[in-house]
Amino acid sequence: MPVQQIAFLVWLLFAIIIAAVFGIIGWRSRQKVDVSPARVNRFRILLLVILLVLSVIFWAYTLPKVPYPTEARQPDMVVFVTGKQFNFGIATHPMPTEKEWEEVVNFGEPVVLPRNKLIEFRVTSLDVNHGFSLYDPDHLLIGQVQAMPGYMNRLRYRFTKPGEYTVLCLEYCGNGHHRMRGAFTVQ
Ligand SMILES: [Cu+2]
Repeated sequence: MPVQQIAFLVWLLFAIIIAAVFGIIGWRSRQKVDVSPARVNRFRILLLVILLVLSVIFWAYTLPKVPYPTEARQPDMVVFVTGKQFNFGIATHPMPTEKEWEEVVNFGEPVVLPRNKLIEFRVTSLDVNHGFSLYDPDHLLIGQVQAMPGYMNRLRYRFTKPGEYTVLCLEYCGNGHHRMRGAFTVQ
């Protein structure tokens, strides 16, 4: 099953559960019930303990997976990305200035990136906020970072699949947003 379909089914499951909880509470609030404050407090403490235990399990499982321990590593290659309505300039030479930007977008050599190397994308924008989103050759979203004017945001990725990668904008940036895209190849 494609990963998008799994994500949709997981979302649907949680949406149904949340809607059901709201529905049940809404339905039950019609009936008058006598509650003892002591019982309610005991139940609250029980819920708090359950939540704490679940949180500790969640942190113990997820904290070792955060990328910070590899932060000190130097990337094998740096790719500069500049968003501008309505295109992405992608270049392996240093960040294009506003003057060079049209050149990078329209006449730049197609960017070819190596496989199994740590690539660092340095992403910025020349006008408004854009969403730099990477799609692999099977059109799966594999990573994204904001392209913001005045900021340089970084996204690190190690490509294992060769082929044509597409960059789409996932932040509404104006009336040409839907056609804003970029591309590069992984060999
Ligand atoms: Cu956009």
